[in-house]
Amino acid sequence: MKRKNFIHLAVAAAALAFSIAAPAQTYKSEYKMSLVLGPAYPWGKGGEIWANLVRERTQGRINIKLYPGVSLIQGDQTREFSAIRQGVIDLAVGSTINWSPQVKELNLFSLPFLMPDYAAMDSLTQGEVGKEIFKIIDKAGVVPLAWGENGYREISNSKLAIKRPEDLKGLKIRVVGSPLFLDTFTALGANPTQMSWADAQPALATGAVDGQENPMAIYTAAKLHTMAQKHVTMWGYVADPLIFVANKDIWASWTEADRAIVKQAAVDAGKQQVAIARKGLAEADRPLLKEIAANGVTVTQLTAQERDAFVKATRPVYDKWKSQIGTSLVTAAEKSIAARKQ
Ligand code: X2X
Repeated sequence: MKRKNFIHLAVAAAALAFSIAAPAQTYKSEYKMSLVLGPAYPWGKGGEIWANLVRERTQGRINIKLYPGVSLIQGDQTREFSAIRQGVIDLAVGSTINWSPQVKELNLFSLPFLMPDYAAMDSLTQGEVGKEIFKIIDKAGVVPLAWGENGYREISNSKLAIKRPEDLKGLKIRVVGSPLFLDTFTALGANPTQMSWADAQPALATGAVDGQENPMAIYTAAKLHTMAQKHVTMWGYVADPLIFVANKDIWASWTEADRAIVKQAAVDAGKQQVAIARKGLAEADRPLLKEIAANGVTVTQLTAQERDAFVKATRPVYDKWKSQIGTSLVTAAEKSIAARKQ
């Protein structure tokens, strides 16, 4: 064989061998990330940080676009988990509340007064309970990657400063479409009504509902004081973590190296996102509350005794849901919280 032909043959053989060893990955030009809230909120900021880290670290091989307002599913936030599983959504940073209709164990974080403080929340998400929940999400058909945080959900309303469970009597309170919330607010004598976050804001603005519950970072960024929400009570009854996830087929379509990058980027973004979510609330003097009060809002802090009345009133709901969620998981959570470092 002539030398030139031999070289051609050798090059062709090498190319063939390479294509067998490393089949061309079919990457999409854009991956869709679902979020309830965009980058004006700590939640969306976390998604934005994640997308940017992934783009940088993969040199643009993985290009993620943000879809806030759960727009890929027309704002229907409690359908998000199914849509990720089905591939309508490629990636998401989602709240445990919105996914709890499909993954019952995620109701854990919505058990009233389970987590007294940030250390309690961290003991769950950063400990064995968090690992167990990731296994459950994986089994449910979605790839869990990292924890973030929406935050402690405080109650606001247009009528009065809530200090006792009796103050909630007859108040029409918007809640997310998750049954545990109906039970909690019914036990407190309120009149809970389920609607999406998109529908909640006009309902508050027009007075169709009297109140709502959400983290103070959302209250501030959404300017809920301009929607008649003049009274806030810091009761810290539940807190929702966020979870960074990917659709299974999308995950499988990436090289192992790229999967490692996407996961590490989620962990890094999650850490930054939690810090952003706690800003103004984790410091001893809670400066965010002063900003809110400066808008003419009454911010009510409960004494331990006052708070206890809410704990007692919701205890039957806790007990009922403890068995629905799974007694062993909830007991593990209680133990983890009791043993937390403060
Ligand atoms: O709907 C809400 O209240 C929100 C924005 O906090 C969630 O998506 C759980």
